[in-house]
Amino acid sequence: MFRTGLCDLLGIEYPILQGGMAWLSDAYLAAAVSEAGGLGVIATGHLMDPDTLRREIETAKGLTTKPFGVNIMLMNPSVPEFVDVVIEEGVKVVTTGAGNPGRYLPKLREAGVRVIPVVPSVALAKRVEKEGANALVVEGTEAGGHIGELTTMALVPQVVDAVSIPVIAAGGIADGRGFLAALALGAQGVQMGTRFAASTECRVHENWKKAYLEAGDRSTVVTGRSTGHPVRIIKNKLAREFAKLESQGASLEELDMLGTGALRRAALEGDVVMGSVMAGQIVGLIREVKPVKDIICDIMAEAQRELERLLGFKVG
Ligand code: TUI
Repeated sequence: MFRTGLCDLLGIEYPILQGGMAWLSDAYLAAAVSEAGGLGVIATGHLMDPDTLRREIETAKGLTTKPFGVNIMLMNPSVPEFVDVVIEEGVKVVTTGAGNPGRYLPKLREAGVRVIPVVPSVALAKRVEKEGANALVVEGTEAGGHIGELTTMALVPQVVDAVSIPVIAAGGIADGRGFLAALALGAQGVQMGTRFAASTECRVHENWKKAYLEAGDRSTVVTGRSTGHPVRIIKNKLAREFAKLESQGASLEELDMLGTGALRRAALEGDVVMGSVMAGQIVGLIREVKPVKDIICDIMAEAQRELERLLGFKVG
C-alpha cells in the first residue's frame, strides 16, 4: 500500500524521507532509515566540512547497501566541495535547503544524482523544476529549523498544481494521519525531521529527546525573523533572550553572537537552556522515542487504518 512513483524514482520501499538535520542526521540515523525502507539523509548543516561529509558517507555505506541521500545546506561555505564529494562517492540523491540550488543542478544531474530541492514557495518550485530538479520537498512553516512563511496545508496543493515533478510534503507531519493527509493534498511522499530526531538510532543528546517528550503544541517559537533567517526552536532561555534582543533592534552581529554554536551546544552537549533545540510544531505529538523501523511501520499501519475508516471498507 501507498507505493508511489517517488519510490521508483529513489529506489525505496516506503515514500518517506528523513529530513537533513544539522548535527542529528549522521550516517547512523540515515542508514537506519534506509534499512527500514525509507530514504535516510546525511545532513551537512551550516558548519560541516567536506572531509567530515566524506567520512559520514563512507560510514553509511558500511551500514547499509540501500540508497541514501545527502542534504546540502546552501548557506554552508563548502557547497561546491560537497557537490564534488557527493559525485565522487556515488551518492544517489541530494536534497538542498535554505537557498536556490540552481547553479549546482547541471553538474549533479550530469553525474546521475537525483536532486530534490526543499522549497518554501510556488515561485522557487517552478524555477527549480525548470532548472532540472527531479522532485521537490515542499516544506511548510510548521517545520523545525530554518523555515519559510506558508503552511504545509496551503503550500503543498498550490505547488502540486504548479509543477509536474513529484512533490514531497514536509512540515507538521509525524504520524499516519499526517502522511495520509499529505497524499490527499497531492504529494507523493513525506519528509519528516522532528519524528526521526526522537528515534532510538538518532545520536542527539538525551536532553534534546527529553525536551521533545515534554513539549506541547505551543512549545516552539520562531526566532530571527528580523534577521531574515527565521528558525523554529523549542521555547527556552535562549529563545527569550533572542526575542528580547530582536525587539530592542539588536545588530546582526549581536544576534549572531547569541546564536553561534547554539545548535551544537544543544545537540551535542545537551544544553537545552541556552542551546538551540530546533523542533517542528508537531513535537507535541511525540510521546515516545522509538526505533526508526517502528516509526515507519506504525505510520504505514495508521495511514491504512485511517484510510479504511474514511472509506468505510478494508483495502489492500
Ligand atoms: O534547511 C532547512 N532547515 C534547516 S537548515 C538548518 S542549519 C542551521 N544552523 C544554524 C542556524 C540556522 C540554520 C536548520 N534548519 N529547511 C529547508 C528550507 N529551505 N526551509 C526553507 C528553505 C528555503 C528558504 C528560502 C529554501 C529556499 C529559499 O530560497 C530563497 C531564495 O534564494 O530564493
